[in-house]
Amino acid sequence: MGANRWGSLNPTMSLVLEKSSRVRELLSVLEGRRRILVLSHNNPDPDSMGGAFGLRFLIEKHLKVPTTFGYRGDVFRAENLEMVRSLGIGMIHVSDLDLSRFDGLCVVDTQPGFGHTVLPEGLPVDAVIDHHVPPSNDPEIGRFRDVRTDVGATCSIVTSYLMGLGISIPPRVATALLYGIRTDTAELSRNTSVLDEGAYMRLMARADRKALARITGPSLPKNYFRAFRKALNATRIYGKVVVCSLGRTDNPEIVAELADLLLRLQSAEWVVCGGLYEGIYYISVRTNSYGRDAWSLLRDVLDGEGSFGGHGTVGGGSIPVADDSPRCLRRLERRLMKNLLEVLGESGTPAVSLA
Ligand SMILES: [Mn+2]
Repeated sequence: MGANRWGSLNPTMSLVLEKSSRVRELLSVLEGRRRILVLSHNNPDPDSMGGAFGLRFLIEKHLKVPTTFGYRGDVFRAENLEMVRSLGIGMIHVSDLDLSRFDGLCVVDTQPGFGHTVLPEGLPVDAVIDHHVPPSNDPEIGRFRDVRTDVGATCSIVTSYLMGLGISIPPRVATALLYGIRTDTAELSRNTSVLDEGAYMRLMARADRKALARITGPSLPKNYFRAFRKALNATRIYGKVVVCSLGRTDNPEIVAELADLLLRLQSAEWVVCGGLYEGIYYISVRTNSYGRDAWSLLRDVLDGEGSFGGHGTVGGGSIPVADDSPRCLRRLERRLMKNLLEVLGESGTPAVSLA
């Protein structure tokens, strides 16, 4: 990225301010609510957590409405756990909430209907803020929708709201938003728009850099390295395609983490990693090939099974598995592998291990 792009703040600022009408629209939709739930997707990632944390701050600060950040699933990755701990992101598992107390709902970094998001029953969706695929036209889905598929991180959209309202962003919130942008855009290297760049620079000036260093380099338990060794042993290379079928895993995040790492393997153009955790088979796709995107590859590999999403070079999918016996799991992995190698033209290529 050239210095001229970093230096050109003015076009960014005007872009941000142009969009400040969006946050006014959001606030008018939430006006009059007495208690709001901000919901991330299941097993929230930094972009989902940063976006929800930032939005909760915005609503409480601007509308003075008590707001709760709710999530489902779990936070696994050591970096993400450190993010929650270091920044004091008070998020509450939905099963611990009395949902009848809420009269407002905002969905962040995901959309109603996405496989990895379960909406509370009986609570209409007020707002959807996301950057994945264009929303369906169903008028029931969110009175306010701000879905920008050209933006690299939901955190950038939330930052633009705060900037649009001229709210000073406290270091804890700035750090969370910044970390969300950093992870979703791989340090502004992928799926990045001018909005992401502007938000990144604004947040960098406000962030708690000591906390950021703790988050990016957390200490890791022994079983992390054990899981990694097992995964590397299971990795196979088929020409330009690198595959790791983990079978059963006790840490679904390792699927995504490994995919990031394996893309750095010389000659790798596509990486697909998968693993079963608590009845769901998780798949992560990474690519550095710009011929097609991760999302369309997942569509063809899953071939109607499960659900998937993605953004440019990064994608993820999940398949609920009713029978998680070793035999069924092996069958599922074989089926996915066959589709994958066919779609990417590596069907006849012999497998090579890392050893
Ligand atoms: Mn995101």
